[in-house]
Amino acid sequence: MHIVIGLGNTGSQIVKLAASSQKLSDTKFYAVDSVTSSIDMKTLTNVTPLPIVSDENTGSGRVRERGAEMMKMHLGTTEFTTLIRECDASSLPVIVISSSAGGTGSGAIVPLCKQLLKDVPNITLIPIIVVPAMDDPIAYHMNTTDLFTELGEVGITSYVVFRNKSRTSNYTEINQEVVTAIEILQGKWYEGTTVDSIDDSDRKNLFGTPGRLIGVKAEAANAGYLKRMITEKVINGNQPWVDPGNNFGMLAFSLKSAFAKDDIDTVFDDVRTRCIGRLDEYKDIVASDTQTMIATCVISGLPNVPMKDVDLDQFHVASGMSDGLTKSKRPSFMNRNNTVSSKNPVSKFNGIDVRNN
Ligand SMILES: Nc1nc2c(ncn2[C@@H]2O[C@H](COP(=O)(O)OP(=O)(O)OP(=O)(O)O)[C@@H](O)[C@H]2O)c(=O)[nH]1
Ligand SMILES: [Mg+2]
Repeated sequence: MHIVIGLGNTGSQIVKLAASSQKLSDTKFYAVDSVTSSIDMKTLTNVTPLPIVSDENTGSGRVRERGAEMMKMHLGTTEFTTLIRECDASSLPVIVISSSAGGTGSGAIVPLCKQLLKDVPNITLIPIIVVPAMDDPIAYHMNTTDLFTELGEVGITSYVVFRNKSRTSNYTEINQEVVTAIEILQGKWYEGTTVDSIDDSDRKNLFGTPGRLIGVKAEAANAGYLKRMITEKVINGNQPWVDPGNNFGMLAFSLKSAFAKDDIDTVFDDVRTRCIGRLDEYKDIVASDTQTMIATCVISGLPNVPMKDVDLDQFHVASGMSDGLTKSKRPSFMNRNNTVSSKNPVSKFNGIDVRNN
């Protein structure tokens, strides 16, 4: 049994979508959030919601420390002990998913990963992190930088990053691509034939290379078009492409088509060119008389995505209402000597008797 754990709203939404994937029917899903009402338990029998709540407030207010504390408070409970035991018994890899911009998921994922790495020594733990669009608010990016730093500190070496698109709250496409990446990482698109196939040990090597992983899939009617599509997904997709430079890394290609053996070199030609000098390459070639050709590609050992450089010195904190103001000076003839005061309780103002009666 495979284990996939979604944290926070993003993680829970993706887990909810993944639970409906045929390919992931042998996966047990967990949804860890401060609010789990969005998970409809009646329809999703393979999702276990694990609410993490510390007080009457729901959510974290985008405060990662709060998310982390909520997680730590729950780690010793029966539910989490069971989850950790299941990860121990599971086949590789264990996938954890969260956004980096909020507080609950991006805070909670760190103590969870730390515990899993401690309690399950041979675990292959792969976080999938959804980072904010470059023009999202600064707080999102500060949370992102802090999350990556902390995940590195607890010992995460292999990970996947998706970047949300600018100015849209429609996450359908990106969430679906995350689900596809989970299927690929779990080896569900490899069929294992006598020609050339990718097995558990190959995947273990792939995930053992430190660095970022990219996992994409494309389908098309002919090899030329499939090549264009898979290349586009790699270098211009929702998992940002960064030139691997001299990083060690590996490639895993799969192709299912009538003439897969002949087509595979054509389809991955451009991707290979961009990954010159990779340490190793695995192929899963399936000759099958299908209408559409299906290609998947995993690249390991990539550098992380660029972080947004946040320079807080250029901002200042607004203070009181008088911030930056000096009192105005009036010419002497405007002196307000006609006001009603306790010393002069009876007065005329602009000819009107303002005596109190
Ligand atoms: N790809 C994707 N991004 C999402 C989704 N929901 C929210 N986001 C983005 O995720 C970020 C906010 O993270 P959430 O996952 O909502 O935060 P959280 O972990 O629940 O933490 P809180 O701040 O405590 O609510 C923002 O950048 C949103 O644009 C989703 O379903 N899919
Ligand atoms: Mg939330």
